[in-house]
Amino acid sequence: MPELTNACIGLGANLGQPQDAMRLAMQALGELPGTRVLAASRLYRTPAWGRLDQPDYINAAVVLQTGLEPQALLEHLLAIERNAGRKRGTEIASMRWGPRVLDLDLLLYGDRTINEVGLRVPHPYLHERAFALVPLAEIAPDTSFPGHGSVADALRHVDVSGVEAIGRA
Ligand code: A4P
Ligand code: MG
Repeated sequence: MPELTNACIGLGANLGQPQDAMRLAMQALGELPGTRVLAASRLYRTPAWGRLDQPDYINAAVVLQTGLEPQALLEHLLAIERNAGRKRGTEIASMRWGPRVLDLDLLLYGDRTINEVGLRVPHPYLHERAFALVPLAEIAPDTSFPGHGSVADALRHVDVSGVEAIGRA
């Protein structure tokens, strides 16, 4: 049996049908090999971060218990994004911090720090992002956030204005 780790995933969408995308993504995460969903946050409406000229986002977080290694888990996240119709490289949605039908970020993987090409954990912007920290703190406030204490500690340092719970997926 592989060792099981708790992994925190951030979900975001602001094009198409964001609430449907969130629901389908949560379901797909629970169906990954050797993986189950331990907790899922409510959905939040959040102001766009990074690029302001785009619609509000819907964001959420889930905690998975998984036997997948981080790189394998990331590959699955990218495959779920592709299945949701996310396209890179052609359109406005390929811009950094641009709009998207589904974005899945590996926020935390146990208490590991990973700095590889194509995979950085904790997610490099997590500590700056109320749209990721608020949903995550709802379900995993005491989780270790390497370099920042806990998730709840990090949340105390961000501006949460405009982040509003809108219900369940
Ligand atoms: N990658 C490296 N580390 C990770 C990780 N921990 N999790 C690589 C996920 N991916 C990771 O991803 C580009 C590549 O990052 C992936 O192929 C993977 O190999 P991307 O999602 O296309 O990212 P990007 O758009 O190029 O830039 P960035 O900074 O990763 O975008 P984000 O972080 O995904 O941000 N505002 C609100 N309110 N809510 C949002 O959800 N999201 C974004 C996009 C901008 N503004 C937002 C939101
Ligand atoms: Mg991403």
